[in-house]
Amino acid sequence: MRLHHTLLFPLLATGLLAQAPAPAAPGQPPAAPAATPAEPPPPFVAQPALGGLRFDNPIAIVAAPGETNRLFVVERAGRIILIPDLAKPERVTFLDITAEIGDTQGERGLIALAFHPDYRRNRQFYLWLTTTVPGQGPAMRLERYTASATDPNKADPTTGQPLITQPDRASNHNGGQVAFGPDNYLYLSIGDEGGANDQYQNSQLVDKNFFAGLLRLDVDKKPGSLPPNPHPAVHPGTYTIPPDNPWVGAKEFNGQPVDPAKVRTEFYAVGLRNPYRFSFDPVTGALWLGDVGQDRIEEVDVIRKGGNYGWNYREADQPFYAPQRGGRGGRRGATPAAPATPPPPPTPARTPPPGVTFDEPVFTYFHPQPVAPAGTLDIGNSITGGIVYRGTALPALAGRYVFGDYNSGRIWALSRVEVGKDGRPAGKATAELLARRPGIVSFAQDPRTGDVLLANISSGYIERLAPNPAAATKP
Ligand SMILES: [Ca+2]
Ligand SMILES: [Ca+2]
Repeated sequence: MRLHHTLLFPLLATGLLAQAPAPAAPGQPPAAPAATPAEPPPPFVAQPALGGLRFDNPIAIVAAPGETNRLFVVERAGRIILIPDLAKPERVTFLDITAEIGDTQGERGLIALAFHPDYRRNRQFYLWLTTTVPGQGPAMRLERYTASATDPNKADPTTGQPLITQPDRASNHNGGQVAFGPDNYLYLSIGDEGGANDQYQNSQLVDKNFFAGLLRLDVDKKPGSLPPNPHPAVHPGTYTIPPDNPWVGAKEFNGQPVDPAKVRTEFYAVGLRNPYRFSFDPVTGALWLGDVGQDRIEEVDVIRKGGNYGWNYREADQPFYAPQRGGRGGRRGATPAAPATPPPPPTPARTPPPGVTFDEPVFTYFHPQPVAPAGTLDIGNSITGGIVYRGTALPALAGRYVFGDYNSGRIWALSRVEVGKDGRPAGKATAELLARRPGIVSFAQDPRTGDVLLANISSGYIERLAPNPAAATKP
């Protein structure tokens, strides 16, 4: 149970699932989570956003480009549910690939969905999922599907075309998000394969596999894009590489020589542990990402091209000490009392090669005491990356990153941070508590209003951040 966390989803960091509320009875709104008595009511609450509609482990919410009255909800077992008319929410099964997904242990399942920017014409969408390859075993997969030419409410499960299929030895740390950027390239975030401590030694490499970073692909194979270097995970001919990807032609990485013919030129940024959710600010195009920490620290990053975010030399902005299992890091979370006997000493942090520098997170928070140093925020242990709010109903949140912690249920807005043309944030952000709602695995924008929508895998509802009638100060 220490490394694989096979029983409950998502266990993105580990532990602390006890705080997730029990699912509500069908047709009933979810019960409000118990408030911490010492804290005043937060300014927002989460309310069901689609009437009484419930979902089976909803894990992502996506609108197709240009559409304002339909919404797609991804169910983890392998279904995409379409709500064809948001004014009268009803479930229509758009795609069912539960047979391809199969195993949903640990953090496995259908994880993310992105519509092609030209979906209206080409009907293409991309999925990030886990599957089992016959004769080989568990794998993670990027796959394109195509919707029906005659029925806008259907996609045919036989249209699947994998782009990347990569063996995956641990059920956790699969990432991942798929999303098209403002440049119309497909971005994909992938974790370090899993277990703990980057035990498979996948981080800080650009010439091995497709783990522990963010990829950028040209799925349209535009003129001038480059073929990927051969690799067993690549389905040849299904995509090309943007010519300005940062490691195209690279002869060294982190000060060490690499063979340009073996570099995974798909990488756009590296040094991520489990980059479960990211999104683009629809106004600035900046890429905001939540990277799940291990034992101590959660982080928000603004990702730039060629950035290195430190894992596993660092956890967030501090040296990473791999704990000896059975000690402090053995089974983290619910009972953070001091152990009766001192834990074995942690493994010393790896020393980065000389001259290697890392990109700093824009915001961090710690896991609960005693892990957190005194005076720091100790408010969760599994970040769910969110969205930059660009709705109009809540001017106080305009241009601010809204995200949360899956386990503690805290949902915050960061202070506004400028992002430079090079993609770097101009300094650190501070956080304001908006709401408490455990079980949130995705944030999305209501295509009608820009309201913040939440996929709550514990309650089964798609929820909306709404002003809290019990709050002392109104947002
Ligand atoms: Ca994995
Ligand atoms: Ca980092």
